[in-house]
Amino acid sequence: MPFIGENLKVNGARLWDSLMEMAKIGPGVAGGNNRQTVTDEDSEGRHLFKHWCEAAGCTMGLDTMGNMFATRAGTNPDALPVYVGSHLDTQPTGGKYDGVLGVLSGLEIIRTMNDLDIKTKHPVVVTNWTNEEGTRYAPAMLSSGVFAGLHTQEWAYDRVDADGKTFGNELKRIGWQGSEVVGARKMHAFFELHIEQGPILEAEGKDIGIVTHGQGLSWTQITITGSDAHTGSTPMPMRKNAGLAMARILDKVDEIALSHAPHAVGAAGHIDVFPNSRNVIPGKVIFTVDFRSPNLDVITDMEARLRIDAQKIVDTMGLKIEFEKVGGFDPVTFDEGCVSAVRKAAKSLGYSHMNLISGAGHDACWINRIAPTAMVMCPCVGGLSHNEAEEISPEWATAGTDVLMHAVLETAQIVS
Ligand code: HGY
Ligand code: MN
Ligand code: MN
Repeated sequence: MPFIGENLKVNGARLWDSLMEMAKIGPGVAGGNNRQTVTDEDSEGRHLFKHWCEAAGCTMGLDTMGNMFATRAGTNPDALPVYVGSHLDTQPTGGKYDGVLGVLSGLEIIRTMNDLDIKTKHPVVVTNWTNEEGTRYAPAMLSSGVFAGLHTQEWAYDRVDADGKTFGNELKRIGWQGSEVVGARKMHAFFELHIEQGPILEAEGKDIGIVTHGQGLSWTQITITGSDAHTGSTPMPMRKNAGLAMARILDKVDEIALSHAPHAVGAAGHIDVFPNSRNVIPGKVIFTVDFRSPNLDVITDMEARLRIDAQKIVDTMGLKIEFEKVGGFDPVTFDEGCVSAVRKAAKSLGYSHMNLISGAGHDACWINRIAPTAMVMCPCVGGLSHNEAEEISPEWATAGTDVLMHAVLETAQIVS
């Protein structure tokens, strides 16, 4: 197999242009993006991605969860493809690179292979996974989860957003429900490039994260019921203040996570207060507690303590509480062979690198259950993500894509 030399690099300027073009679709209000899953903006981004892939000579596939697959043929049509990709959907106040870099870096690999007329034994397939963020429809990584057999398609289709619209109907409405059976595709390997979404690489001055593991995640949705009452005329002892109970529980969430410092984390990003009126004591709150740790026992401990402590708090206040597990996955150990391909690529390209545990969840965490999988990470400025001010440098994007390409080509086996 021809040697993949350190001078084999992608066209970083072209990659950056594509990132900036995609960023124009579903703009946020502060320079980032609001291209939430199965919205019209998501559809527009998909059309642009499909246009670019077809212009690069790929054949397009689409499955019943809207997962997109752009295939560049290999010399051996019977060889299982090497997949590379991530997600184009964003948070409501998302950045321009979370997920998008992982999809467009895959496209840049195809474009570079075309430029250099590189042929590989295995086909290479660039993938856009539907609803990785899990913000409009919980849980996160919904469609890669169905693809990997963790959720049924029916269950996924029935997910409901804040306006009562189901995932399945919205996917159909935007015209991106394919006919391919989700999960029917088999993979030789899967690689995903993603921004770190944390501060480590930048702080350590490293260009590349060799992601050996991903921490596990637990989402518990809590509903507390008290009673609406006047904030002015209701004596304090008479109040059944669901908002106060939530505040006390969220303080406990912080305490529980800190008790497992330095690796465990905990917070609530989703909070709905009812009736959310300035002069009404909230009679109901619904919020989701997000716990994470690289250690499954720690996650289990945090979940258990949350339920015990929260129950005690509402019992003393005479309120009602319901718990629902709405998302989660165990800590992930990525495939040694794929991780070694990433490390070898970073070394041969001369990029500074270090091992890393992913703090965020990614589609690769689910795909790792059904195919050899690894991730490449690049730094992001100040470790900031899930914020419209998310920023990376063109150099970081290019370095990450160079490493991704070498790992993909090594695995897909260059023929000429
Ligand atoms: O929640 C996560 O870690 C991912 O950003 N969906
Ligand atoms: Mn992401
Ligand atoms: Mn994200």
